[in-house]
Amino acid sequence: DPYQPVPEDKFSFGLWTVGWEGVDVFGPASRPPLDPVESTYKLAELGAAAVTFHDDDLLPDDSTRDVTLKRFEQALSESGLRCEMVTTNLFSHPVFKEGGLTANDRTVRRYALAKVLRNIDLAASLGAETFVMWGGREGAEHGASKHIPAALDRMAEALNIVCAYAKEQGHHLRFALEPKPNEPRGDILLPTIGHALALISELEHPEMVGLNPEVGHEEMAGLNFAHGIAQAMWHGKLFHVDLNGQHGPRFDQDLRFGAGNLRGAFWTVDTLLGGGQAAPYQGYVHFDFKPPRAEGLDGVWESARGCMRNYLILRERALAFRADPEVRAALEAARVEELSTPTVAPGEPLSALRDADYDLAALTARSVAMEALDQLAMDHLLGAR
Ligand code: ASC
Ligand code: MN
Ligand code: MN
Ligand code: MN
Repeated sequence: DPYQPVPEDKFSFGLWTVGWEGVDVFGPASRPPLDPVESTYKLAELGAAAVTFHDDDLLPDDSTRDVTLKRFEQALSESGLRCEMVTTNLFSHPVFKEGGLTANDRTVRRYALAKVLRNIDLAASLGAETFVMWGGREGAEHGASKHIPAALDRMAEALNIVCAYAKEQGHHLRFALEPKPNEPRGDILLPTIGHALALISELEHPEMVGLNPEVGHEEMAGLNFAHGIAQAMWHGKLFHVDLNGQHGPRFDQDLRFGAGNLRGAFWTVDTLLGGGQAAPYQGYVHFDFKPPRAEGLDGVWESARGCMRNYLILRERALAFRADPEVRAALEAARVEELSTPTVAPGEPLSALRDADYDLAALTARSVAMEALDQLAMDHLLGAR
């Protein structure tokens, strides 16, 4: 099977993904709870290289914490899986109903920060390299209820503190912000990749903070995920990624990767591979999906398997697309490489550029040859080449 995942593929899964019991806004669990330690063994068996978790997924209460942590560490060493990323649940407990790190209530903010700091120590002790921060409850439903400049001040304050704390403790951790436009809040702070990138440039340790973009979250905002991660990569900020599937702007579907916007998934994989030009993404290929509520446990594992299988199929197709001589010719015809040439040559006087004659009729009449190029991509994606 050419689509059998191997550890070198660096596939990683949130323990909360397969562990989702199907609780939604309209009904209770449709599946029994899974033991996250058992899931770790099962994911290794399916071909994953790593797992990730929120504090509450693995260690929901203090009385069982030490025992579970021991069992988890044993599962990692027996299976050879790594724990590459840890994240904090600042959204489930009703204390966070009005936000965590940017709640109006200062004591809630201090508790949220304490929860993050404890979790940073745990992440470091497990050898994780990335610490994700998804501000699911940081937001508002009303206009005057949230002073956005102050919320941004508090988010920057929290990020400055966690970076200083990690440095002071000697932890080798990088922080990755995960944007989302809405859900569960009406409007969430840092709604897109672009908003998060802009905030990072205002921080005290910008080199320690990057992004963990999620396919569905950008597509909920009507944005092109491949373009978003391409820009994050251009800034050197794609620290981590959450792959899943989504059908356009609607509720957060968290489908398995490849479901939903399939062409978007193809360009996402192509972009992670460098898009034929840039340096490829080197990090873990992390899936953050929810096996649909209608499925039983068989469907849970089928869904996890499908995420990796679809990635491997799309990787094969994207590599074949880039290697195809007809595609190379079509790229040339569309003058895609020409965009890499600076518009003005070094030392060139701008007066020459300003005063030159431009043949607008000829420029207007030129062929851009992009439909032909795109159809070649479609042929590769659909297996017609
Ligand atoms: C995260 C993350 C999300 C949410 C969601 C929780 O940490 O990346 O998208 O939490 O998966 O259900
Ligand atoms: Mn999502
Ligand atoms: Mn996510
Ligand atoms: Mn999610």
